[in-house]
Amino acid sequence: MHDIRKINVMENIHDENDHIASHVREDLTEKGIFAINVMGAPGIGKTSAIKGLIEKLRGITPYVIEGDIESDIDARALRALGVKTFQINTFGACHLDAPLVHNAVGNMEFDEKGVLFIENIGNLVCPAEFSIGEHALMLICSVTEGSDKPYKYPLAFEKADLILLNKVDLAPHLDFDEAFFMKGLRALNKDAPVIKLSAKTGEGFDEAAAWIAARAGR
Ligand SMILES: Nc1nc2c(ncn2[C@@H]2O[C@H](COP(=O)(O)OP(=O)(O)OP(=O)(O)O)[C@@H](O)[C@H]2O)c(=O)[nH]1
Ligand SMILES: [Mg+2]
Repeated sequence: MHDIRKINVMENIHDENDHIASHVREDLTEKGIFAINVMGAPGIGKTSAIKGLIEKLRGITPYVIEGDIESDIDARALRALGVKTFQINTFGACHLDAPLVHNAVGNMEFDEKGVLFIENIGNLVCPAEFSIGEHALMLICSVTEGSDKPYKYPLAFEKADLILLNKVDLAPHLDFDEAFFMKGLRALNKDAPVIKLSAKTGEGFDEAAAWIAARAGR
């Protein structure tokens, strides 16, 4: 008789990931780096938000890890602004995980204390399942994606520490139901601040930067 055992592979993968994520977080904390996992659907405005926040967080040294399936378009744009940026290409994988970020952090030089933005792969599903050693999870949503997203993609909303509702400059042209959005969101997450943002007009960036500076202890 063969000894048949049932192994929960996903549980094992998550345990291993969380273990490495704890090491990444400890390492970054020791270096004086406050890490933000930037999550949101493709094209929602992750890179635009990171650029705008770096601009507002003057006096705090910024670092970026760019996660993309392919290409270094966003990384090149950030480097052109003088921001130390490390590119991760997953070549198919739909999320960053702790080992990938551990490797990236090991290859970066953190000369000064500061804030590290980690732009996750554009996706509202898988990234929410994997801690990557962040101190805070910043979820970016947009009025363009519809007001039902908290109901359909609950985990990202549940885990977020800060939620940015982007592209509000486009709201007059859309039928975004803010009350419905907030009802679904608050059923999942009572505490995270929700800040209306526009990378076009600059609305909301002062408030979001102040939240980051306070959480980073600056
Ligand atoms: N009108 C408007 N457009 C925006 C805003 N934020 C971003 N965009 C535009 O949306 C597009 C995508 O923005 P990105 O910042 O590249 O989005 P992203 O989430 O980083 O995209 P990926 O990395 O490809 O997933 C760009 O054309 C931006 O100019 C906004 O607040 N208002
Ligand atoms: Mg981007």
